[in-house]
Amino acid sequence: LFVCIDHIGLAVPDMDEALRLHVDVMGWRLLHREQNQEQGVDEAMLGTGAQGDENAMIQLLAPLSPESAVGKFIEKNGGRGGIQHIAYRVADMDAVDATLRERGATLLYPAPKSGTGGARINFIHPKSTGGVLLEITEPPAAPHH
Ligand code: V0V
Ligand code: CO
Repeated sequence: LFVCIDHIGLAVPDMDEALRLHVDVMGWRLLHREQNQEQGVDEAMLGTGAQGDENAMIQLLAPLSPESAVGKFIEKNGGRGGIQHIAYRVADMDAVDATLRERGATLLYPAPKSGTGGARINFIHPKSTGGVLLEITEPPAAPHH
């Protein structure tokens, strides 16, 4: 079903501080910045190359409000950041969603929503994955190089 790990989502209370750590100290490249109002996040995607060309990126997520998913996650975590989700990349979201539903997974959204860089995203509830929030992401069609 899955192509690879697309990214690991890290909840961060303070984006500037997190960028200093991950970019200035650890040396990741900043690939993409975006605010997603629907998801309630200020997002930074980090990696070594170009978004979509590589696997296992790091997605920093700062909450846009305390009521957002990431805001609540940080609050439950005593005000600290942590691993908020793991995102699996798929090539055909609709087929994978249907298969997962058939196999009993609890998908959060009836239809995919808009994610980073124009991706289509859905989530599997942590209650049906043994406690880990899993994102399913279909990146936009690859640009021609
Ligand atoms: C909550 N729980 C988690 C969790 N968030 N467990 C593991 N990882 C997490 N991130 C646990 C929580 O401790 C409770 O366990 C239980 O789930 C509560 O579930 P709930 O009452 O349904 O609700 P909430 O309000 O805690 O919300 C959880 C869900 C929420 C998963 C429904 O976080 C959500 O809607 N997530 C999907 C959207 C999202 O996360 N967006 C941000 C990333 P106990 O205490 O009952 O045992 S946006 C993104 O990645 C983008 C844009 C992208 O990549 O393109
Ligand atoms: Co994500």
